[in-house]
Amino acid sequence: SKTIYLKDYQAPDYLIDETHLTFELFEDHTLVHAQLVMRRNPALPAELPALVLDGQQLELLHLKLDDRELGAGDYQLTDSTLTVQPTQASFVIDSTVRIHPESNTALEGLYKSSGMFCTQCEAEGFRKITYYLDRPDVMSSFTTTLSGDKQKYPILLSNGNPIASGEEDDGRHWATWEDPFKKPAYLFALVAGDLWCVEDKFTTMSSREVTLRIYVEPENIDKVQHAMDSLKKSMKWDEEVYGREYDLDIFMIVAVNDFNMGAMENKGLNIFNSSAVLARAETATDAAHQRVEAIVAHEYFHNWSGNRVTCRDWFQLSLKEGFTVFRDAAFSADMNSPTVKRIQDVAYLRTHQFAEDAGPMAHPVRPDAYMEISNFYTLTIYEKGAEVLRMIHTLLGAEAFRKGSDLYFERHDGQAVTCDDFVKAMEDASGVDLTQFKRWYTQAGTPRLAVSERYDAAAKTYTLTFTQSCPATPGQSESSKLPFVIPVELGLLDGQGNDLPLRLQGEAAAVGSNRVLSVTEAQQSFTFVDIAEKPLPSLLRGFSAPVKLSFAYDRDQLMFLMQHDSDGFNRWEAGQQLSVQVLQELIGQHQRGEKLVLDGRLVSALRTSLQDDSLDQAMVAEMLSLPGEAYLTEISDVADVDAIHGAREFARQQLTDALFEPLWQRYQANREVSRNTPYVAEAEHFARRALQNIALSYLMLGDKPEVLAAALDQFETSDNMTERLTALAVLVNSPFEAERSKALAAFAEQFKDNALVMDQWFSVQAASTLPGGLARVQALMEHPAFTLKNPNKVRALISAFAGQNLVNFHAIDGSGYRFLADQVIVLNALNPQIASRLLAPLTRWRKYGAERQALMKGELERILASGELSPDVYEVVSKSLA
Ligand code: DPP
Ligand code: ZN
Repeated sequence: SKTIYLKDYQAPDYLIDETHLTFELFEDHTLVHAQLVMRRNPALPAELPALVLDGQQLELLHLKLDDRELGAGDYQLTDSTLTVQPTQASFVIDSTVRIHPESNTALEGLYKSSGMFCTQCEAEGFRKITYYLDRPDVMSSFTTTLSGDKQKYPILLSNGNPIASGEEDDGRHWATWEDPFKKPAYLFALVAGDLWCVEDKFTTMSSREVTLRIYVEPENIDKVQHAMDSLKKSMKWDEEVYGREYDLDIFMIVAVNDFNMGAMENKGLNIFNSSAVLARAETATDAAHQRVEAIVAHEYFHNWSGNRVTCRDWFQLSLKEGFTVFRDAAFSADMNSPTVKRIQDVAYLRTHQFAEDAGPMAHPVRPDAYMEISNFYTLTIYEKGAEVLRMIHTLLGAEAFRKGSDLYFERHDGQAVTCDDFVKAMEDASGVDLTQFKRWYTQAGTPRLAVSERYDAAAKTYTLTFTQSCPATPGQSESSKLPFVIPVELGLLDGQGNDLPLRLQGEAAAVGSNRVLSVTEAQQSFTFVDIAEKPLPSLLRGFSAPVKLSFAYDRDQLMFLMQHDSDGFNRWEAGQQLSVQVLQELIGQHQRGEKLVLDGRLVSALRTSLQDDSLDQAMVAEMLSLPGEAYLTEISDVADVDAIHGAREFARQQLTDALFEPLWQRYQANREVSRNTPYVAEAEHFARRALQNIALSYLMLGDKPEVLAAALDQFETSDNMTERLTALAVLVNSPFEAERSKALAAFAEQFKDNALVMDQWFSVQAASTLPGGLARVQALMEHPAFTLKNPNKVRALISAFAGQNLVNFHAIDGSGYRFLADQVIVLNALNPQIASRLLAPLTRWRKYGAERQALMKGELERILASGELSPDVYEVVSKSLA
């Protein structure tokens, strides 16, 4: 495979002003006719180089340059290009190709899912549809005509507005769509199928009426309302918070069952994984409802941050993804609880993105090389990219940030631009120099920020010294990395837990009691004056920068912060740090073969949270959630899987024994409310159910008959999937074998026709850490509802096993690794994107002890030697072994 470098970027030789497509859809093939109205890029010298169009897996039937039919001697074909020599600066290319969506299992380009035709073109799928300049800086207007059997495909959709339709005499019909906005080919979409839709209206800020439609398979028409509500909220929010108005007369979402990602922001025609659209109480959990709301918003927001202003090249992917994740996170925070949203995002980032940043695939937010761009739809591009935007927001303040985003959209509307262009707009609008800040885009790895304190009682000064560094990542040594700009939001607490006024040396007066310091040097001190007693610092409030902060808190100080910090995020964070300290102590005891002894301070800290009726229940639930095994792995130098699992389970058991009464009270009180309240997908209700459910998962460890009875009752009588699924999960993880089997069978019987619910049934079992996990997963792969061809199924069963069931996956006999490698080898031929993602756990082999390292590496080597690898899998495997 070939590496592509940012430094080799060149503007396109030719532009495509108009693209006219005609699709004739048949059961055993599809014909694609493309008319491209092209010209020499006027920014380049006048002589005409050869035109090299991208195209893969296309059967060329017909080719014309202007009025001239081209024969075999007039063009050159390779397996990925078609080369023609233009003779004039402006010309028209006409081509007809035959493709096979009916046998496309890679789910890239045009393919069939549950009998319908659909597309996925980002990043480079359009070249599997027709010969084209498949790069985001070539933006064209599109008209698309599609024809197909009227019975099978009554609905025919593409981007933009419908302008004509008609019937043919052979039972076929056709429709033509026109998209007035120029777009790159990756935003093209087409759908043909037997679909129903829910329709609604939205009136924009300038009083235009937009038709909203969500298309689904007929049996799912009752699961669309939540997505429609989320869409309307998103449209309103983007007008209010960013001044962005929708621009076409119609906005459509189509749900498809087989989809590699969550969803895709095609202009005016978003295509979604059905798991990111369908939600109703009986079949989708609270988390699924929140995910639908967030993804609908994310894809809608792309209409401006991605579509109207797009990326010049794929190295700039975070330009649209980081910004859009930042936007959707702010939206979700506004719709729900901001603190809880932040806690969940940070926990996810630190567990998964930090692990990526520390592994062989680590790359900067703006990478400078790739082999296969599909491998770069990563946590770093998305989540770390969003953190970079959040830091710009913090440094500039909300008002200047909005000015910057307005300027960016205005200056670059209709253009394909770079991350530098974005930052420049932010600088121009705010007057803030972001030159040094831009290192966040180019330096990979998670910075470490060590903080030490010095209190001078006589001078009443308090000094914090920050020391930053960043570990080596592939291609970037530690010593080559220059200091980042790290915004540190902080406060200083007095002995009563109040925030002290903050006055830095040299300042005339205190400036508030919560402020942001910019750490820009490798080592830098800040001295606060008028500090009458030694304070306790609350550092990195709200997780103001994606760094690994260290400060030598003792456990009593952490308990104090848990109770008194004015920043809700840092109250949770103090609890997490306390839990980490306590768990690491247990892990050490486990490794030394000692008796495990839980520090009672963790018990009393959690008891205090549990008994505090004034706390948001969602916060209590988050406080009770111990750091996960994956996070404990990430922060270990050498991860001892069994010790981590043993220590954490011991702590959960001890907490259950010590806190049984308050947990039981909370559980019963909340369950009683749930029982008497119809399901509502809103924050306060999410909070109640979250606390009820985490309480139940602890209580079940107590082996008490009344708890088993409560779990069975919750499983059998609750009206919503949130309570149902937790009850099922606790039974599945319990020693009560008869109840477990009965519940699993009842659930499968009830939901056998609902693929998304069956995914949850697979996941609950895949994640069960009881012994014998691999054998259970292997048996489930034979279940009639399972297929490797559906990415949701692969994620629900195989990824859930490898990512969430760490003790079973990392079994010391290597059976989990062998199993995963086997699946990767099969999927490599079926669906390379999914195969490459499935691999991720094996790439982390350096985290483990020698025995596991050898086994994991052995499986990577076996994959490498298994035959012809897709570029997707090859890139990840070869970089992991390098
Ligand atoms: N559809 C993916 C997303 O929205 C890629 N653009 O993030
Ligand atoms: Zn996106």
